[in-house]
Amino acid sequence: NKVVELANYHPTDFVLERVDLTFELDPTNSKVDARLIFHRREGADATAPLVLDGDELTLSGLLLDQNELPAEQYDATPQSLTIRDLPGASPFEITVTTFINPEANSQLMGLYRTNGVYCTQCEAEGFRRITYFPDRPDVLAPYTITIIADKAANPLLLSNGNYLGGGNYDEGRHFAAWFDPHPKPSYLFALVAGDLGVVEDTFTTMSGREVALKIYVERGKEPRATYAMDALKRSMKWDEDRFGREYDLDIFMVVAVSDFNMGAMENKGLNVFNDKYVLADPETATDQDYANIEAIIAHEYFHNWTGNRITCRDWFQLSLKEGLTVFRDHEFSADMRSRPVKRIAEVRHLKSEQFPEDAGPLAHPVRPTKYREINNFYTTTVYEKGSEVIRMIATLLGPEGFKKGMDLYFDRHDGDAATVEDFVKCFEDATGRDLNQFSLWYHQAGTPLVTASGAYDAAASTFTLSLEQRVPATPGQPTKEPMHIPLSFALILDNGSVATPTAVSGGEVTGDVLHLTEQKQTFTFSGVSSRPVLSLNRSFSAPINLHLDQSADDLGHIARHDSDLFARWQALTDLALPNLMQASRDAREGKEVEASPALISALLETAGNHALEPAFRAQVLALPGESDIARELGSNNDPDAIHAGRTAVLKAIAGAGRDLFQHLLSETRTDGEFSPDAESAGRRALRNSALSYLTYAEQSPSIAAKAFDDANNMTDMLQAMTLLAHRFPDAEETSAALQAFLKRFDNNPLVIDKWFAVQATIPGAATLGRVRALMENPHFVRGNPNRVRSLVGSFTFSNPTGFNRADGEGYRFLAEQILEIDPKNPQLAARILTSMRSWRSLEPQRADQARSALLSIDRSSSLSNDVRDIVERMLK
Ligand code: HT7
Ligand code: ZN
Repeated sequence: NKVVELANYHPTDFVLERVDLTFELDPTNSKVDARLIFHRREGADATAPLVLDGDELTLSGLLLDQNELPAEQYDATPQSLTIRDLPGASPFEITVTTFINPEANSQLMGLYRTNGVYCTQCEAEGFRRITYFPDRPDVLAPYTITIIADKAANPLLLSNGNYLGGGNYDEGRHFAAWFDPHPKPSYLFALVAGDLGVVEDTFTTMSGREVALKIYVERGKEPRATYAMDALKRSMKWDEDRFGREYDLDIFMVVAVSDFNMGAMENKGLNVFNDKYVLADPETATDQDYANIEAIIAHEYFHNWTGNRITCRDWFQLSLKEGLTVFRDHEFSADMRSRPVKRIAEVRHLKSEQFPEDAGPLAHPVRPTKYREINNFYTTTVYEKGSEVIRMIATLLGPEGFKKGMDLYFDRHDGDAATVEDFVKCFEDATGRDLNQFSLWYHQAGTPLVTASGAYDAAASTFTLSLEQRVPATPGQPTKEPMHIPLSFALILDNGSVATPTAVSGGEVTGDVLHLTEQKQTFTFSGVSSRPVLSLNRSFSAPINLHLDQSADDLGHIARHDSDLFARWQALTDLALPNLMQASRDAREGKEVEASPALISALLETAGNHALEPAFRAQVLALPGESDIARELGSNNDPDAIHAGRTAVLKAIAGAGRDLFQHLLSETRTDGEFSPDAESAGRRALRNSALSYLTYAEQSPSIAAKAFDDANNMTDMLQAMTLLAHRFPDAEETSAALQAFLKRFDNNPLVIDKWFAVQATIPGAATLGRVRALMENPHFVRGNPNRVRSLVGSFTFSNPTGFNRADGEGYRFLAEQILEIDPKNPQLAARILTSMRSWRSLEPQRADQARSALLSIDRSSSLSNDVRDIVERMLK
């Protein structure tokens, strides 16, 4: 496959007016008739042929205006159908017939079967596996769909849009017809057929229209879909209140399936979900599961406007819909839950997933300019960094300016296939602000490093802030321009109040945001009557690495006084990180590890502060993880030393805070009915972090074993089982808990995934053997992406010591798995392979082993385009 370049974008020569699809479903031989009405675009080359995309297709029939085409007028290959000598401006109808095998479709792209249910996944280029089609996002048309299938096996026949009607045929077959009036690209097409249970409700929109809401799940699982339904209704209301966006069909459907490559898909009116992000009840779902369901239901629903009504002109613009929709779902969750705690969780995720991507061989801009395999660009850069870029636009323009820009975007581009430039221009036009330099955030990869230092001049009552920015080189981008970086700040005085300088020089400052636009810039604040402590990049206003040398006292001051809870958490993190980095250096050299008294006292003080919400205190207690420490160390990393150093620091904190943790454990006990709301979840989080420290302090499995036995919900049970397995892998209590868990939940694959993941993430070299053994467990189904991710993915992504064994066995295991998964499901294989993205920052012995494993994959002659693309970029 060749590289696709943005610079080569051209509109199609033919305009698609209408699509009419008829499916005759059969598990192994489904017939697809596609009637497509086209006309030649005005101004297009009058001799240009019509070229339709295909993927592993065989042409079975081809008509032009209902007449068979002579063989010399077309060429059909599995990848394309080219038709020549077509009319000029007048519309013509092409009818294409293909037969496909849903049962054999292990890639889970196009039409496939999952647990006896027919289902489709067309983004990004799956539609071309169903029929020959101009399968690109800038080809929009209304669709009419007819589905014919065996009625007993498939009482349910669903597609996009509104239901037109249905009826019975002979031989137990029936049909249903759907019409979607909103022109859409093929990637938003969906079909589902099968026998499923349903949860139903209605939503009355702001203009008074009643919309039928239906969530389809496997029969018997209906009670576990009620939380998703509640989240859906809240999402619909929120999008009206916050963005003025109303739903536009008579029905909105969600279908949960058990085999799915990603989290969910926003097909128009018919979202298809990985069942992991729909099904929940207290016995089987953790608080994190509930939060994920709420966020993903919202995300897919919000796509109805940001993605579906306004779609992408080409796949380079993917962040236009994904970054914006992530921003919208983040805001929704912040409104539903605690805003600062949500922000902390977002930033933790950004730093642990996106920052390493941006610092490694897979780094790419939010708006890339070329790709070899688009499936590999559904990345945390396009999604999460893309969302941060929009958050910065909101920061730069303020709430009013941002709203004006969004309103203009919805108005101006409704029905369009738009670009990132179109989006940015709406904000410029709505507010008059020049966003030219700011747009570099879309085009330059790499996390900017900002170095800052402050100086107070008591005699002059001035505070001077010197800033310097540097954007690191990334693949294909050796040099970078200075960016426009909005930095939210506060100058905090001794008594905790914020200084209000009388004047500022050196650059633009709007409210509490200063605009760093030069490579080096010095801001001077006048009228500052006493030495302030600088709190910079509050709420993480810009996704940067910030080097600001601050004393432990100053960080402690922020941790105690900043009105921005995010900044308090950041200060505690900044206090912890140098300690944790030193601890891993010391552990590596066999020296004794020390925990800083300033860190211990600040942490314990915060953890015990009842004025702060429990969820925040839990976030503070969850110190930076091993991958955070590795990222900060940057190079020559030894995961064993990082683990040993961090563990020693945690033990020291546990010892010093034992009484507090015991106290927290008893005061957060809740015996009443389980509620998944954010406040209750926060109490459980605090309780479980106290429990975690206590297992360090007590050095015995009994406290975690008791917590396991006492647990009356999945959050507490899973945490107790994790503590047992990770701290005491060989204890009898641990095997008893693991066995009891398996026995209790052995009819629930999503819960067994947790059981796999807990064991796959047990620190240490021995875990690889355990993972291999678990792969033989009958619950481990190789073809199911959730199973593979929970066992293989958890091991390679989330077990730094187990995966990065010094002998390289972890890497060889990964290579073996990739070569096995790739022929069946290339997307899944490529994604799991990205767990090696930071291999160059390992110490030389491990890096050598990692390179050899990558080379062994690279040597295979039969790699998919997906895996070939990732492995080659990683080795470059
Ligand atoms: N827009 C959806 C992306 C997606 C996807 C992409 C490639 C292969 C399979 C896929 N399933 C879903 C999901 C979203 O971001 O909302
Ligand atoms: Zn999305």
